[in-house]
Amino acid sequence: MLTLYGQYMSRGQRCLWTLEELGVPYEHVKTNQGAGESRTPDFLQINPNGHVPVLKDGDYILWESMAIAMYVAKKFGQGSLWPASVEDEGLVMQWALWASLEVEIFVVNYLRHAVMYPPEKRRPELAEEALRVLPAPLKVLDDALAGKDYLVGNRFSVADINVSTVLLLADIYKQLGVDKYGNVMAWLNRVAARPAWQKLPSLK
Ligand SMILES: N[C@@H](CCC(=O)N[C@@H](CS)C(=O)NCC(=O)O)C(=O)O
Repeated sequence: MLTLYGQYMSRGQRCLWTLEELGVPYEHVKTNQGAGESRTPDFLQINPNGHVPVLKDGDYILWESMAIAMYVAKKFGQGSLWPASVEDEGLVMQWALWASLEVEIFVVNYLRHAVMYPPEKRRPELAEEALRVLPAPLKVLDDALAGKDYLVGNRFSVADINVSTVLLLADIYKQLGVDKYGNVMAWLNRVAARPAWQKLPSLK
């Protein structure tokens, strides 16, 4: 039995999405990171970073949300969420690292410093940096999606889950000017129409 720690309103949503797409049975422990539940001594035993999400598969423990999504896709989604060729597997990893390193860090900074944090805790320069930096990777994504419905192998895969959740998290794309990128918007609408994504808010 798999156990996924982390609530919908966290990076755990990409793991929940992957599990729901594949219909894999799992227990959902709705660890509330905002209430400090990822920092308890017990939780630090499973993720010493103090973050959600975490996946337990028997005695095996995995953290890092994109790694979890890829693990679940590779283990349970061969030929569907996980691609068939080594080349496409390379592209799945490329997009995960790219989303994490070139986009997510800036999106999260914007979310924190322009939206979530109380004014006294905000560092406006980080929100401004995000708005300055993000158009370049968004253009890369828009170009990559030209004439294509999905990122890898022309079918919906865990690459689409990992990359789209960076923008779908807290509906943040609406404030980041993503509507200027027509291919990205069409793709976000396409993937967000999937029943498994639509179901996620009800999981909490
Ligand atoms: N790179 C990590 C980041 C994990 C992360 O920062 N999670 C946040 C929630 S989205 C968290 O647990 N924050 C609470 C804390 O660090 O105390 C991943 O993708 O899993």
